[in-house]
Amino acid sequence: MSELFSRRSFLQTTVATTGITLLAGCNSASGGSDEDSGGDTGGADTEVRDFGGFFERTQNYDGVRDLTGEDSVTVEVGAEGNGGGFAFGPAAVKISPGTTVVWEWTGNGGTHNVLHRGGEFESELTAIEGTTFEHTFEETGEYRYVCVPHETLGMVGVVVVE
Ligand SMILES: [Cu+2]
Repeated sequence: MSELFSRRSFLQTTVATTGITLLAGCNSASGGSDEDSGGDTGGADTEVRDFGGFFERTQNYDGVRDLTGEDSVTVEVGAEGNGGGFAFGPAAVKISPGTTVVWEWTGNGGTHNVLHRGGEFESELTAIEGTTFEHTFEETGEYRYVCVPHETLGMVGVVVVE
């Protein structure tokens, strides 16, 4: 319990320190965002991408967290953000092919789920702290997903596989 709590506050802190300002002025409603993953800005582990406005309501989106090279990456479901426990934390992660993403429910913000818009993965709808749902990403690409009850609040996420 306390371990979970401290991890949660760590996430909140890191999200709070960056965040928000990055989104100002990138309201391109145009769908076709072409990616070039330009240069790694040495040492930076977060990369700003627009995703065609997908995150325009997501207050805790602070860029793509580079977590490549890990076997497993955890994303909190019900992280603090968007006016309560209505966020995925981090909202966007970059992983390597073969990595398993584990979504872990914090117990905050009520009932959540994880639904990939393309139909490749879908969790149950639950509020229970400690629930986990996982998906292993074998193919490179950009995977956008939402929490259906809170999508309009900005509870959406992206997994970039490169
Ligand atoms: Cu939700």
